[in-house]
Amino acid sequence: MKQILVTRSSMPDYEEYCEEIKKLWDSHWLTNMGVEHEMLQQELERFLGCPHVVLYTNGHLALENVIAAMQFPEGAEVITTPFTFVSTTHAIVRNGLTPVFCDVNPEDYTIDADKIESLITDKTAAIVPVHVYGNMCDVEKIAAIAKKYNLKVIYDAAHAFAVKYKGISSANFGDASMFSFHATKVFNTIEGGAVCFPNDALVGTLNDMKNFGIRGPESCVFVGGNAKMNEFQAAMGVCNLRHLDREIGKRKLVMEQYWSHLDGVPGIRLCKPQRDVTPNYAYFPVVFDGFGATRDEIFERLEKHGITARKYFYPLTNSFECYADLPTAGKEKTPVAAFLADRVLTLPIYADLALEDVDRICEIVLS
Ligand code: T4K
Repeated sequence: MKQILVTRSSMPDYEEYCEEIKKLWDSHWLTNMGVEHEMLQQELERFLGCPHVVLYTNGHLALENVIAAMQFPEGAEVITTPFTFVSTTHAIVRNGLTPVFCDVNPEDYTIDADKIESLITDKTAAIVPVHVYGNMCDVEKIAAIAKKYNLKVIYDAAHAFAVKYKGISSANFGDASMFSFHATKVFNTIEGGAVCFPNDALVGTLNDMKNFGIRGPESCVFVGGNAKMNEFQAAMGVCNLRHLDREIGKRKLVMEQYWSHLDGVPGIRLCKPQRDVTPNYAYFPVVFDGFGATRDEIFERLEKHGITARKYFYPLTNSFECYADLPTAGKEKTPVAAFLADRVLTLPIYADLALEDVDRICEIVLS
């Protein structure tokens, strides 16, 4: 039986990658900000139209570091959503901050910007919204709230690489944005991530944080950790970036094929294209509500046919056992997110998914 997983990493041709990494055999320079690292950073700054990109070995440490770089007081509150991968909430809590969970909106599953103000207290320091599935948050409303209350905004843009709002890259909103370049993402560096931001002063801070605070052979200015992207990761990024447009174009065809089968089916809700947004087709979430079968039944049925869909993002992060002691935990506080988490299934999507396979997946779902 042919196995289909929820996604499959985009990779350049084997020869192309070998050619890119050949120079590493010549130089024996494998990590610590080598030529591939510098090249990828510059190419991303150009591609994203963003003043600064700092590369990381993964998206999680990028998020954790940029939150730390803001130097919020211990115990400060950060407004975020629970409809995300645990990394978002972990990055807040591991910085000694308290996540305050805001509900999501039922249209695009991003933070419900109309509910943010009611959660602001004198301890609130920041908002960490998530461009979940590559859907853009209401960046304009969030910017207005942040300005009114003097809050920092750090976007978890893990899913939103190459997405644009009104022609502007998702990298250019808020005080900073974090991208994940994990193998499962639209653009990957095997593992990897980046922080993008406009503030010149943050460049040194983040570079210190990801490299032990070392500034030279005899200088250590800061108690930093190690979160550097290595040369093999960066080389994968340099290669993958060359083919990104083609890969996104292929994902678009997969998405359109799904829509041709599932749009308008009673009990099935698809995420509508957002106005003014250029998408990246990162995920294909389907909400089963009043359909002939439950989300879990569909999940099982697909599994029986060798198709692995995923329940991203169930459970909500505010109902994980590791957060049981948080005063803000509890999925009943975010009912829209709880409703979605119980009903959503992300169906397989990747550039090389054959359209006949999409037909087959839909046939199984609809039967
Ligand atoms: N914020 C958000 C909103 C995020 O979604 C993430 C990560 C982060 C922050 C943190 O960024 P990173 O530190 O990860 O850069 C996956 C990914 O590991 C994770 O990166 C991602 N979000 C999350 C949503 O999904 P799993 O546990 O579902 O991955 P896994 O191993 O089950 O893989 C899923 C499918 O991908 C496989 O069935 C097949 C395919 N795959 C996987 C791997 C590892 C490949 O084709 N190639 C591969 O190498 O977490």
